[in-house]
Formats: sequence, C-alpha cells, structure tokens
Amino acid sequence: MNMERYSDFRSDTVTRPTPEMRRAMAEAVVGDDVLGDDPTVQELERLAADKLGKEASLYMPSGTMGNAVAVKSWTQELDEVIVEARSHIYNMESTHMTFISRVNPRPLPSQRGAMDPEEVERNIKPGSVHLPRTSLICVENTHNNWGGAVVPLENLVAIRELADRFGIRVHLDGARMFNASVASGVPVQQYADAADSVMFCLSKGLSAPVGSMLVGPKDFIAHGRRVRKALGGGMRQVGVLAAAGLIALNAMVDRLAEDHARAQRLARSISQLPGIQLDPAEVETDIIIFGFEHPRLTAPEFLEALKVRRVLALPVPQGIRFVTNKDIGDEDVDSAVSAFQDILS
Ligand code: TLP
Repeated sequence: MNMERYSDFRSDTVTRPTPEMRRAMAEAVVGDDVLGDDPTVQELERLAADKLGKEASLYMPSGTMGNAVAVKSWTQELDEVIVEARSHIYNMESTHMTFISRVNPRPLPSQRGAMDPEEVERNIKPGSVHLPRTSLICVENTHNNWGGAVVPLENLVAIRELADRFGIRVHLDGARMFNASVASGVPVQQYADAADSVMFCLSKGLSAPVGSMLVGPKDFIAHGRRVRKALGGGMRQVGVLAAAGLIALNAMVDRLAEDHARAQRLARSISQLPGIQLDPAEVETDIIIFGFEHPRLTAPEFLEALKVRRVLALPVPQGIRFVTNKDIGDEDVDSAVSAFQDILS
C-alpha cells in the first residue's frame, strides 16, 4: 500500500519526519547512551526536564515503556493503582500493570477524563491484611479515549492535593500534554506541577519518528534508568533519534493548533450527516471520536468504503476515530468530507 496516496487519519503517530529532522538525524553527535555518554540524548533529557520544571528525565523508546517504568518505579507488589476507566494505561498497554508491576488497577469513572476527587478519595486504601495499599493515581491529559478531551487543570490539582494528603504519588500520562497546553493556554509546567512524574510523547503530534520522555525527580529517574535497562530499553547510539526529538520539542509545538483547527473543521462538516453521532463542541484537540449507526452500513463497512476513497481511520470501542496530524492538510480534510458525503447520503 503506497501510504503517500492516502489521507491518513488513523493517528497522530503516522507522521513522517520533517526534512529538518532528517538532517539533524544524519548529523547528530552520538555516544553510547547505556554508558551515559550520548550528548544528543543528554541535551534532549535536559530540555524535557527544564520544559516541565522537573529535576530529570529519561528518553524512552515508547510511551508504553515510559508509563510501565513509572508504574514499576512508584509501586510494589500488593499495591493498588487508581486509574481512569477509559485510560490508555489501563486499556491499551497490554496489561503491563499486572504483567510487569504486579499491582491491582482500580478503574474509576470520569467526566470526560476528569475523575471526581471525592470518589478518588473514597477509593484510597491504607493497606491491611485484606486490602491492597493504594500507592499511585494515574491521570491522562489530553484523554485519548474521551476524544482528545482536555482535562481541566483544577481537577488535576485537586487530585494532586488529595494524593499529597495521603502520601500517594500521581503519574500523568501526558502522551499529548502539549496538545492540552496549546488548546487550553495552560503552560505544560503547570500540568507537570500537578503530578510527581509525567510521560509525554515526541512521536505523536510533535512528529518525531520515535520516542517519549519520562520526567520526574532525580532518584525516580535514576531508578527508572535501571528498570528501562531491565526491560530491554537501553539504547546505544540513540542520539540519531534524539536529534529528531529535539526538533519536535523546539519547533513542532505551536503548529499543533493547526491540527486542532482541522479536526474542528472536519467535525463540523460531518456531524450532521446520517449515521454520525458527534457533538463538534466536544472536539477540543486533534482527536475526533464519533458513534456510528447507519441504516445501511456497519462501522467496518463504512471504514472500508472510506479506504476505497483513500481515507484511513481506525475503529474504537465507541465507534470510529479520526486524528489530524502534521501530514494532514486542508485538502485531506476536504477529501474526507467529500468521501463522507458520497458514502452516507
Ligand atoms: N496511543 C496510540 C495507540 O495505542 C492507540 C494512538 O494511536 O493513539 N498514552 C496515550 C494516551 C496514548 O494515546 C498512547 C498511544 C500511549 C500512551 C502509548 O504510546 P506508544 O504508542 O508510544 O507506546
């Protein structure tokens, strides 16, 4: 399949590196990062920690490994971790909480990703002969499975305050925290202040080919470095990839607003069509999730009809997901809208 000929809305992970990234990758100064001497990785780790106002950070091959190392580092066996019921860390990361950390996830409902602090408090357990000890709360912003919703800062701060009262850690899955910041105007540092550790991805809207950052206190990151190695995530001359990550962080943040505007335009253009259940006001960033119920077509049939018209999207439990990204232009939004009209009316 020649992907150049498709309008690819499957994710914001599908982007190709920019020419500037390719050049930086070719010219990167590298060393052996497992031995601690790759200057490009060190520069990226310093930059990520500084941007979030935390002590240290660690370059990760994926967001999943970043989240897995965070959970492993903050918890012990016999512990429980509070998660949001639709969260990525709970639903879409191949069970690393139980497989790697051997902790019990406690999923709680939410309002578009924002858990009720009182309900969180009611679910905190001190640990006893019968009960697990709650040691970690995981939050997610933006929230993927709530259609890229921006979780309000006040909610995250309230959860952090209550976690502090109970001596519990908070980990933010901020795979798309820069999208949250661009959409809300809240600086990423303020989101990071509401958590002990943060994972964010360079390889989603920021368009790097690979990589995520785990950010937090120095001793947590030092321990995380050992866990990453144990999981096989120690990488050698990985400055060739970190070089693209530096450009992602330095040059690709502001343009996320374009992805949000295109997602908004697409949502408005399709929301009235037969079969589509979507409130465009709920599309806050680059992700559109809509329910699909059509008299003639099932969701898989609709996705197939879109594919024939060279438009790609993904099925999700709530229906269908479209994600805008750097490689989606206005013309791709126009083709998607025509394909929708063509198939549905
Ligand atoms: N999400 C991917 C897929 O897994 C669905 C996507 O296309 O959206 N946290 C959040 C909130 C994520 O959305 C993802 C990836 C991750 C963590 C994991 O990142 P990676 O894919 O780098 O392991």
